[in-house]
Amino acid sequence: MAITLKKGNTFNLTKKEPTLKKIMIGLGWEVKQGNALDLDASIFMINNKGKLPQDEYFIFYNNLQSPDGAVKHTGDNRTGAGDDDDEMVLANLDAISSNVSEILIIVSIHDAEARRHNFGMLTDAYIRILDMETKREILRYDLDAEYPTNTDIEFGRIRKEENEWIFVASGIGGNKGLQGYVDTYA
Ligand SMILES: [Ca+2]
Ligand SMILES: [Ca+2]
Repeated sequence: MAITLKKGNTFNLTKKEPTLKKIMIGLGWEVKQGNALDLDASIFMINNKGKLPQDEYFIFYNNLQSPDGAVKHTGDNRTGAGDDDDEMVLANLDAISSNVSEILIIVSIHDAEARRHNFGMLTDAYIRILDMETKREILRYDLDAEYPTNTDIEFGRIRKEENEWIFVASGIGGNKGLQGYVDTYA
């Protein structure tokens, strides 16, 4: 059974899952009745200075693959309809550039400001990590209903520490939009 993490928890992927190489990061959400929200999963692969090694290490709906080929976004989902993962990112941990020391997983609401949308309109938002080879769910982090006024969130990060990959359930809500993260990490 998958481990369920709470905000702030960490999980050592390398130690606890030594055979793990290819992972799927799945994000799912449901929208409360009467609303229509488009959530976007984005990835920032940053170096030890906290910056993108080059712009293309920002992976989102308009740039689906990292230059090292290690991280691939499978494409935009605009409604969140259905119980399964709504947006997915595939990552090959062994192929990640040695320039990258941290992978940030950001979820933002498309056009939130203009449409006056926020996370309070969502239910059942989660992130999970699967082993692509065995299709086994390794961990899951359910977003609590504690971000009613936020429009974007750093959901989790996968950090490299002395050649081990550690997942952190960060859960840091924000209101800066995707551009705000680009401004921070580019
Ligand atoms: Ca989307
Ligand atoms: Ca859904």
